[in-house]
Amino acid sequence: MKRLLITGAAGGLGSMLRKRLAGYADILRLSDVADMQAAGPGEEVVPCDLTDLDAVTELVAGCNGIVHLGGRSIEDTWEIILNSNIIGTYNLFEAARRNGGPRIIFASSNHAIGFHPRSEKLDASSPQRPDSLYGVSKCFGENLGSYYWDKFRVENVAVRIGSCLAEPRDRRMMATYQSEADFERMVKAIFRASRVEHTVIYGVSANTEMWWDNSHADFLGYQPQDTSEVFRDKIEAQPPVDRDDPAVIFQGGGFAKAGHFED
Ligand code: NAI
Ligand code: 15L
Repeated sequence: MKRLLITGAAGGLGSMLRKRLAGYADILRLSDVADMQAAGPGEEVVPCDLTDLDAVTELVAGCNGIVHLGGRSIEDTWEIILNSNIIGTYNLFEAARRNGGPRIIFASSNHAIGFHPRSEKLDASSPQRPDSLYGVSKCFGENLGSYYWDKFRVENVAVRIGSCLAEPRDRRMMATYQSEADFERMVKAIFRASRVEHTVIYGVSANTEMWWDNSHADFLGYQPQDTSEVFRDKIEAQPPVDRDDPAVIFQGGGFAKAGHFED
């Protein structure tokens, strides 16, 4: 990989990936609207607002791969979701098309399917069931990926990330947890794969409690090595949950339970 672009590079996953992917590409191009640390060796820091198509087109020029993490990462007002996630993700895919179609990893989210009950096991063919405007924006990004592959042959993988954090914070995350090391493995597998077309995959570790089946995406070669089970005792020490609570019934947890942001 000659030049790899990471959007959302100032954020949680972006700064984690910046460290983990040091030396992976000849150049890591790091972009965000928020402040980022100055460029180190093998890095370029290119501030950019994803809502500006011309700027994003320039940002993507010369890149051979993109990890698109930039955007609002939780529920928010329609205006913020519309600008950062819907317009921003459109601009990113369109900029890629204009620049010869580098492969894109799109950070989708489990909240694209968050209104499925936890009792259901899902795979990539399960219908989208967003639990928030945020989740709706991730469905849009996934569908954009399908369209840009079918019409323009821009290869992309939409990763329905579960909870990629240093460790799970609650019982729900025992199922949704993806370790940072597994996230790195997944990103590398996606760029190593000979062909990805448009693929949807769940970003999750090899947890014992599992709601998502990734077997359709085995060809990508993502083999998670970590599991949430190592945190079991710590999580079981938390107070018991109410099984009738919508935040416990649905896969999206609190996102499914929360009210509408505009009310
Ligand atoms: P984060 O909120 O820490 O980082 C997102 C970054 O995007 C921020 O630094 C922000 O400044 C930037 N951004 C927002 N609007 C922008 C705009 N208009 N132009 C340029 N940059 C903009 O989020 P985090 O946790 O690092 O997540 C990264 C991506 O992964 C997000 O798209 C999120 O929705 C997705 N994701 C993350 C999960 C996780 O467990 N961390 C789970 C599921 C999805
Ligand atoms: C997400 O999509 C969010 O970006 C992240 O902050 C976590 O809340 C995660 O989902 C989750 O569902 O745990």
